[in-house]
Amino acid sequence: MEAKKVLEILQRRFPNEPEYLQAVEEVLNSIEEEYNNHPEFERYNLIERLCIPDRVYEFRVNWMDDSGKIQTNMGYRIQHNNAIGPYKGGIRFHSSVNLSILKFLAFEQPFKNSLTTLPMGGGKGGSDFSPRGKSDAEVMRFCQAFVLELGRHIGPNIDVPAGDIGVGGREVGYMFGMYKKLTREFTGTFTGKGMEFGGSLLRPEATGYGAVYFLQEMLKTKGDSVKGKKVAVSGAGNVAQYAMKKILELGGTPITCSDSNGYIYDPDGIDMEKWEYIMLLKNGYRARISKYLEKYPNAKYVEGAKPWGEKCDIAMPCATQNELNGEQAAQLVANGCIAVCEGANMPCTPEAIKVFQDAKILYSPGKASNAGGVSVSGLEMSQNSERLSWTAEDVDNRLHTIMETIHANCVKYGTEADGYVNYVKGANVAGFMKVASAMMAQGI
Ligand code: NDP
Ligand code: 2IT
Repeated sequence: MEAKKVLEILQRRFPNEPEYLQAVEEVLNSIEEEYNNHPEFERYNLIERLCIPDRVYEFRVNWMDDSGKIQTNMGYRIQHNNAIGPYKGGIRFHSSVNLSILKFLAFEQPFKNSLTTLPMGGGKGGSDFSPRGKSDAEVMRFCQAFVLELGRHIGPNIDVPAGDIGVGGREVGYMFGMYKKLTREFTGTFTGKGMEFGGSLLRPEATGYGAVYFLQEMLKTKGDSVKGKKVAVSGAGNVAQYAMKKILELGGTPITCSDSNGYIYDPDGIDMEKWEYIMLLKNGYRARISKYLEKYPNAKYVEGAKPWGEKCDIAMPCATQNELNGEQAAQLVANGCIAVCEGANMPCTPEAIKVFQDAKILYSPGKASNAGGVSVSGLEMSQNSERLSWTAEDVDNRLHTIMETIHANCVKYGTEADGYVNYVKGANVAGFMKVASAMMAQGI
């Protein structure tokens, strides 16, 4: 198999899906060598079967806004691969959502989920509905209308959605409530649920904490640690928030965070008190990050820009795809950045990744370093099946072990001749081998 040939087929079939093709190209390029060691994969046409989702649901969602007007949004669920467990992956509500973006996310999810060591397949869903600026009642009506369609395609052993951009505890609660009413069953079909109704302790923290645990492992390979490091973070949502908190706990200093309008840079560092204020701003008031300056005027706010020009030791992109390009990567390296740890999915462009790898700095792809979120989702599924809840300490220990294991697998499959760890290759090969073997065993 030549990665190029498969890509040509996919480009011809899906010419209008650039993000999907970008994600596929990255994986195919890095697994080509390993794949070619297994002629049986070729006979089973594994690559095409792994790149194209099992199925895609696309539906119209109508809901009533507060003025009584009927609104229309698009809804999607992509069930990509269930070779190692039920389809599992988040739901994204954002105005930018389209089929290409959800297909890239759904394509990456089975590999990520395979890395977690837990039995989960991969999928993704969402809508171009944006919760921003909507009332609570509008969000609830939208979630209910969305699940009216989505509900028939999911189930505790079929497909288990969770949160992603624009979908947090509030949205999961509303979707779960509607799903329960439709099915007349209390099941663990969603993860990221509230603690009172089957949610797992530490699921809100899991992606950010897990990413920083992964960062710790990467730094350890250089005899280094998070302590004393200045960290540029992007995003100010769920992943960014808990990445910042864990950095603080480990003695590092977050110096930036952002939203889609711009970023803040605090030269004095974001300490725990300032972090609490960000939590209030984003989760309490659902306000813009620029408001940070009202309380901390020593910081600066830069409209319409990304934080990557600020001098830092470590960068953690935690907002969205393609938010860090080649030029910004070169700037980070020139400023002495030693590690880039992705909290978001595919935040670095292929050009940026090349810059980091050529400079031989530590760089981890999201499917390895942000896998803590879906890992604790998997642990939530286990707790629901047992009808028990584990302590925060138990969940945290398991999360820690999982992130260490993912790191060790990246090192195992990604170490190059000169000792440099190519985490992209490591994560893709390790993730791929397990899914591919499961597919082989299950026949056509
Ligand atoms: P949230 O909705 O909580 O936060 C998203 C943050 O990113 C917000 O600050 C948002 O700003 C910003 N953002 C969103 N879209 C854009 C955009 N197009 N351009 C610039 N900024 C944008 O989402 P999460 O924190 O949950 O997700 C962040 C990333 O992490 C995503 O890539 C997601 O796929 C990934 N991820 C999330 C996991 C989870 O468990 N939640 C697990 C693994 C990965 P604004 O408020 O202006 O929209
Ligand atoms: O991208 C991701 O891994 C997530 N949004 C979390 C998925 C999940 O099922 O918890």
